[in-house]
Amino acid sequence: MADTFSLQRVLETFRSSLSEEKEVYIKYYIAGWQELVAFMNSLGSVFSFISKDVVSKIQILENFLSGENRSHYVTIQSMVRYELENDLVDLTKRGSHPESGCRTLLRLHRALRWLELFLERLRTSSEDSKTSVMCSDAYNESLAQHHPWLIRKAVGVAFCALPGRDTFFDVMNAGDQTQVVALLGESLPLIAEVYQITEDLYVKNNLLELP
Ligand code: 1Q0
Repeated sequence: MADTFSLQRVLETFRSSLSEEKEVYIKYYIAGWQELVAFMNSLGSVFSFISKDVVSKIQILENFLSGENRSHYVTIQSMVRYELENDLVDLTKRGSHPESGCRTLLRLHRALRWLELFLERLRTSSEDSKTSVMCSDAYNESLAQHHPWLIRKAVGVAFCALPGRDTFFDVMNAGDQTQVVALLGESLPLIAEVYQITEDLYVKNNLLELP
């Protein structure tokens, strides 16, 4: 991972995460998140409780990727199949498998929806749009539904510390605002596709409410 964030690289990792058969490679999926965490860390310590949580979830998945059962953790599809067939998922309440790959990835999957909604707002925003409003609207439409009151409050505080729209466009390192908007237009269908494939898989296996 290079030290400066670039939207282009995030786009490339999510692009690499899709196989020809439209399966999602976990390795690249988490690489995309690592890029986003690096970006979030550059925003300051108000965001560290968020990035710590993402980092710990990435770590859980990386342990599966390098562990003895790694051959089952190549794609999200193979992970779901393997963990379900071997009863490795707590389905209704937390029990002997509190950190399954399926429940861990579900948290990132919900966050990916937030990202999609936020970036879409950013793409279509005007100069006087506020990032804090775009962020919290996207949050309320997605992740907030899965978070208790206390976390929603803390997240609300963090949003107030977000840099303005111009800074966001700058840190994406993708040229001037017109170029960033174009790149966002290119990235979003891809992020949406990865999201939708995962969503369909989780719906089909009844995994959307994993504790
Ligand atoms: C840039 C602004 C970042 C705003 C992030 C918005 C989402 C906030 C969510 C924060 C919740 C964190 C506290 C922990 C929550 C956990 O309880 C929860 C559930 O896990 P568990 O194990 O308790 O059941 N965890 C989650 O829901 C995962 C949350 C992940 C949030 C990931 C947000 C990632 C943001 C990345 C940077 C975005 C960069 C945007 C622009 C980049 C330009 C391309």
